[in-house]
Amino acid sequence: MIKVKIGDIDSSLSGKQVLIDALIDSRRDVFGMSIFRLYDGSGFIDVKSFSKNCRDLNIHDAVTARVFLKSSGSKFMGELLSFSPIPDSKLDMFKKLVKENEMLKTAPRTDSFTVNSQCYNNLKNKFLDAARLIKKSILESRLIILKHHADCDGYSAALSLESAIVPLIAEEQGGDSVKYFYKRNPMKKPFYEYLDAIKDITLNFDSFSKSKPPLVIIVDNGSSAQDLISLQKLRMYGSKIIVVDHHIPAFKNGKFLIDDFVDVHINPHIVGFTSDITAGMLSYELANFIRDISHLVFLPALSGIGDHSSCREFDNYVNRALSSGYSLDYLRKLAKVLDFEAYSLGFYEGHSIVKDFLTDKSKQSALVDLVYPYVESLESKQEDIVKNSVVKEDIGKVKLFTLDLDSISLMSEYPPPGKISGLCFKMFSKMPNIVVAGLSNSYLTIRTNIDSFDVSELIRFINSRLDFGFFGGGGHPHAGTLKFAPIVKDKVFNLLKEFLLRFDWHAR
Ligand SMILES: [Mn+2]
Repeated sequence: MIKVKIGDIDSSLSGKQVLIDALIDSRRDVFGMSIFRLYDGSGFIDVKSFSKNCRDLNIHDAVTARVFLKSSGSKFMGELLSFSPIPDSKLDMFKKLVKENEMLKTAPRTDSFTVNSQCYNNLKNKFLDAARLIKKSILESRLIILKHHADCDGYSAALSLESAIVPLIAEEQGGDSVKYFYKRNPMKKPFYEYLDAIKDITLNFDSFSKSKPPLVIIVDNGSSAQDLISLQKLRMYGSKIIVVDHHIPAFKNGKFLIDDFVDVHINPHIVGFTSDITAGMLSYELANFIRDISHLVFLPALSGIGDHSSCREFDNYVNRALSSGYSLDYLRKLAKVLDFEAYSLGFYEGHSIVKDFLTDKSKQSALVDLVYPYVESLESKQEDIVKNSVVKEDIGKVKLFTLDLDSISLMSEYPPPGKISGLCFKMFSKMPNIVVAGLSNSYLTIRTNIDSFDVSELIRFINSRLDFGFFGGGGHPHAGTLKFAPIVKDKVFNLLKEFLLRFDWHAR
């Protein structure tokens, strides 16, 4: 009888008996039989057994199994006929072999990036670790939960990763299994909410793959102090975590705050680069380490348009998208439409229509034709309100444009408050040294074109002068959101002005 590696099993072995050295990865007892999942690092196979002898087998046992193989569709099942434990003297060797198989099987398909980038090169080991962890999780039939910010960048990032992950799950575990082993959820808030963490853990333990904690991949969110408690909660339940973000990461006591609680943290700020490298670009490169997704090069270009990126990497993606048949005008429209779709979908995953957007070019352009003029008209009506309500004042060298967000928008309708501040910023951004402050009862959005401005410095400044008020926030150096209890609204606004006055823009 021949001994085989699980990864080498093919149709020529169907109807034959083989020996397999394997670990018991999981066990289910149903309908009077036991189903064991055998794992040897090269793959896994489910084998059923009616035999009483097999009842003593437990998860993590190392055995030589005699298996009768049957193919069912593209996947193999087997019947466990008998087994013998791998003797202690050979156990270390066997475990080393499993590790070697696994290293081979989970190796990234490439270690070079699709564009030249010092930032990517500096982060290379993190990209490799993340790609390996994703492949390993698929191999181990771990549930993968992909969380992403619900905006143009977040969607672009998630769609790149989804296009690499889903086909691999289908290959490893059969097409139907994707619904058991993969979930994608948009996040409306600019951080990973605690309630989300609870839902994700519950989803896992109530799901098919409940024997293992999930791999949670958080894109375009995850690096800030506001994410910490949720990450800690996931960690408490043994989750694996990858964060791919480009917001300013929280830093404390000489290290990045979330690093003790995640497996991989990819963020351009870690290696001295800026938010111009978007989550969509980082995720596209990570996905490309797993699978060739070069036909989706319009996604990182879109993400850069959505997040107003300006860097060599962005130009490179745009040029590639142009040479693959997209026009810049169309990409700009597409970015706006994706943002609107993201806003309208909210927490809803919308798997099929999102897939259309990605793969069906005729549906994609029909959507642009339908939605773009609508979004344009909403935005132009909003701009009229902004023009008639914005308050301009000079604070030292800075031109401050203040919007009273609560009185100039409709509740829960497009454009949302962050967008309104963006529209206002675009209207006046030709002037030098402007700051747009969108003021609401419990938050303040900031947009600026002052190079040396850093939203996180503003947050630290206000924080050091407020004694109470639930103050916090985050974002990018030139665009961010501060939140607070309404009772300190006026204080926060006055402190903003004080910050603008004290700051010596040109000395830096
Ligand atoms: Mn982003």
